[in-house]
Amino acid sequence: DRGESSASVEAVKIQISSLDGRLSSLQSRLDTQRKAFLFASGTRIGNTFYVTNKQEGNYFEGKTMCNKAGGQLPSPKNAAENEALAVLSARYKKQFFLGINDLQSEAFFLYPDGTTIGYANWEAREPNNDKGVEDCVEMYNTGKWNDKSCQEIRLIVCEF
Ligand code: GMH
Ligand code: CA
Repeated sequence: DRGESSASVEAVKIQISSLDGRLSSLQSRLDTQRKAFLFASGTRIGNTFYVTNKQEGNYFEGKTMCNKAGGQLPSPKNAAENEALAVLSARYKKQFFLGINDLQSEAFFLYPDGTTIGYANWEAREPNNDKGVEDCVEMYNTGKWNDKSCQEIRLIVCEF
């Protein structure tokens, strides 16, 4: 009856206003977390965050470490993302591995999910597969890319 349905409309209104409050406090908590993250020397572009725990390792160790933390090796997909990531190479003055590699098929660079790269920022005369062993990609301090052996030890930077 009408009495019952208007009572349930009231109940839904109360639920919505409670959800509204929880959403606002979640949003403000998220803004605080974001500031804390950036204070800890990360960089951000949109909702993509790049950060290092300052540990070093080869490509496989970096991939495992990033994945265990719930992230992945960085795969900048456009110039803006590449520039945001390059902030870290300039800041730490160390090269680091991207997720991009041609481990599966020489000269066909893929993202870790197996799709073909749609953006690249190679240094001049790269990728050169020097000595036939360069299947991973490092970022130089300039933001330019170089193919490099996946076994080299590099700063570990992850994308979240
Ligand atoms: C060779 C040369 C260098 C180049 C390196 C680099 C290794 O040694 O072509 O000019 O910088 O390879 O590509 O990854
Ligand atoms: Ca190279």
